[in-house]
Amino acid sequence: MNLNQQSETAVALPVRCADNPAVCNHNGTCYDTSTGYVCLCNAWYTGRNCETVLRDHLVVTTLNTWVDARNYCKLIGGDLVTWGIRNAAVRRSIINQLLRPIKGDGFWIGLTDRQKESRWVYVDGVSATLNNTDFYNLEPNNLGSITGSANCAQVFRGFSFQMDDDVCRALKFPICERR
Ligand SMILES: [Ca+2]
Ligand SMILES: [Ca+2]
Repeated sequence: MNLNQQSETAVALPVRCADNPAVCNHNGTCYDTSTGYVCLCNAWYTGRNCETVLRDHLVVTTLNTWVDARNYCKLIGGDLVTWGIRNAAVRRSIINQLLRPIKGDGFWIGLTDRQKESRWVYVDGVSATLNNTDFYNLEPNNLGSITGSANCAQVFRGFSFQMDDDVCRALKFPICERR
């Protein structure tokens, strides 16, 4: 018997997390099992090593204020949607694939005039224009569903999923975007 071959077979141990601490990409979490490591990927990635983008957008189906919605999106490695809602084609696909099939009337997006009334800015710093927003007729009007100034933007089912400004402490589903 070839002793070299035998010893090579004997050392074929499962690959463990500690063998390569960076084995799970994009902040995936590594777990050891008897057959080798397993990556638990975050919301945006998939694959053996969390190397493949799974999605760019998701809707959180719990009701949140705008600030809590943003914090939740950040917690899972994203932010409230910006580029996806600015782009008409991507916006259409978010509406048709993510919003229409589920319950929920209002969906928070990453657009606000909290810093200065009527100066709408996306949370990634891009200023709102007629081309990169889709406000419903006569919106934004600084009026919302509850008392107070409307300084946060939602996509509203009652407005055919066009944009509306509402009071930031109103409760809606966050639309998160991968960062
Ligand atoms: Ca306002
Ligand atoms: Ca409004």
